[in-house]
Amino acid sequence: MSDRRYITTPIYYVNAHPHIGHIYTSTINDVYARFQRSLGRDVFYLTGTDEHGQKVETSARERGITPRELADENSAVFRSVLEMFDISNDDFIRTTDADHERQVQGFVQQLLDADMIYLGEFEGWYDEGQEEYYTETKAKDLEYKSPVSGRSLVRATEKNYYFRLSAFQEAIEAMFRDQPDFVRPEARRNEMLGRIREGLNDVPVSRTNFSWGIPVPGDESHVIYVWIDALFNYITALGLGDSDGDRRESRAHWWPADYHIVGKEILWFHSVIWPAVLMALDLPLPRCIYAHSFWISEGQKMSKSLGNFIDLDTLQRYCDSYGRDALRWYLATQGPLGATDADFSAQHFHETYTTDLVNTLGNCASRVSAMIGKYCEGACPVDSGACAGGGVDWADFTSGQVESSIAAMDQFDLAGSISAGLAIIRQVDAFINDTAPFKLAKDPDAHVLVETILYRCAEAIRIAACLLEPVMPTRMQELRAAWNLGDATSDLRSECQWGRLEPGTVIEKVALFPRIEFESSSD
Ligand code: ME8
Repeated sequence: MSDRRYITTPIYYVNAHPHIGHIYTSTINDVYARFQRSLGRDVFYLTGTDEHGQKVETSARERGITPRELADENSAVFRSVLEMFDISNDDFIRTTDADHERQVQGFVQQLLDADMIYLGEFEGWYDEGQEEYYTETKAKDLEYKSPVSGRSLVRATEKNYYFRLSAFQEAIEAMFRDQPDFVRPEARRNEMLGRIREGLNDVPVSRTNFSWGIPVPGDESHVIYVWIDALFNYITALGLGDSDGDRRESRAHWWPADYHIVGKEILWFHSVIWPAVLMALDLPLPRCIYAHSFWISEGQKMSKSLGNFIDLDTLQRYCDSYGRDALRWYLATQGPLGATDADFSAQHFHETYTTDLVNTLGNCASRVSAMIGKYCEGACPVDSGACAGGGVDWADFTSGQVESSIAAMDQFDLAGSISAGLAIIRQVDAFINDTAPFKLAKDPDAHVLVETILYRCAEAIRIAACLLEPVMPTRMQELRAAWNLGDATSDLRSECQWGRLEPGTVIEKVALFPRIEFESSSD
């Protein structure tokens, strides 16, 4: 892998309000992006809003405002939410940006010129709510009902522009074969492969029944299908549709993306249609489409009518009670990154917070800083090399954890990467129990030994904190400040080298994660 990373979230529809799903995808990308930056890698993290399409036009009409006004309003909500959850995206693209619209038209023109897009007629099963056509097989599987709204699919005929997806049958199959990690996790890849083997049909890429979209170049009676418009965001944000210009010059080198992180419901568009479009344009393909599963809530699919919908207000209440970093921790360690859905429950949230953050990380840091206060006058002691027992080669152990944390994060295994940091803390706890510095402290002759033990504890915690800073930036910076560790250096490996903690550094007592009583009403 090179030293640059380009990572994206889906661009979110402005016809709905942000909820846990959006916050989740944005947060896991953020943890990855911060971690990669901490290694000194050149990261570009893109997110944004998807603003065209029939649903936006209809909702705007219902509210008596223009689609543009609706898009401006809701895009601003999505943008403000990023600050609320400490998301460090490098850009925020809107599909109504003139730069995006111009480039999309350019790409579509290129596809028309190459006869990869043609004007044709189509009849099929159409989901009006989702603005999506289904094949006969899929429609039958769905019992001719929308999987989202439950409303009947309708038989629709349209004169449309089509993308020649069928021409890419072999190329897509070959790409899945040659790049086994193109779609992750594996179970999702197999689903896609199964569907690909049923045969790829050409897909309509324009609409005529509404006008809120980017016109097809040369035929203003059609607008470009919102999905095609939206997928292009990943390259228009880098200026790939321009032959020159500042944006292209400064950003084009990030393509191809390392990870398009998406929810499982939009994987087909990303893993089949998008690569075929890129092949038709002769552009390199992304390295991996990672499709996470869904959050359900209190054991059931989230729904407003069940009262278990996790919207922004609910998330804000969790932040108010437990702190924003605790929410980030829960999302990153307990989220549905694999092929199964994850359950967000108030009880599970509370238990995770108490076990990992209060009893483990918080308790360990406060215990060690309190002992340094009591036995070493609050200054980092010296490791005299005394044989402190406990049987741990700390330099070796911590560098092993650092490497496994980095390797897991490279694979987008957030829970694995974080658990390597937490393993260091658990080792410190075990070491304190084995060596009992609080008992040794009663014996004046053992002072050098106590100092050695406490140096090792503090140094190990410092290293763990470096690994955990991407997931909990605020709390770990609080620890940095209290222990006078200075700012992060963007060279994680050297920062995590054993022995960098300077004896004499003032170590203040910290209380990072207060114990909280469980209130079931916090859901
Ligand atoms: O699909 N659990 O936008 P969207 C986890 N505009 N993640 C969830 C979730 C849940 N219950 N619900 C939603 C669109 N998500 C298109 C994308 S990209 C070129 C165009 C997350 O606003 C997940 O990442 O409906 C999902 O893919 C995304 O929100 C859908 O956002």
